[in-house]
Amino acid sequence: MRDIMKNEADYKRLLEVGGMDQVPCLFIDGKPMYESLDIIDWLEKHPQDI
Ligand SMILES: N[C@@H](CCC(=O)N[C@@H](CS)C(=O)NCC(=O)O)C(=O)O
Repeated sequence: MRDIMKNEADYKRLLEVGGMDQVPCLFIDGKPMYESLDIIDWLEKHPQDI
C-alpha cells in the first residue's frame, strides 16, 4: 500500500506510469488500474494475490 500524499516518489511514479494522479490505483504486473469498482472486482477474483 502506498500513500502518494506522503511519498513524492510514489506520486511521481503514479503520474509517470498511469498518466494521472487519481486514487485509488492498483498496480497489476506494473500496469495501473484506476477505477475503484474495477479494483474491487479484480481483488474479489484474485483473493490469493492480496
Ligand atoms: N471514479 C473513480 C473516482 C476516484 C476519485 O475521485 N479519486 C479522487 C480522490 S477520492 C482523486 O484521486 N482525485 C484527484 C484526481 O482525480 O486527480 C473511482 O471510483 O475510483
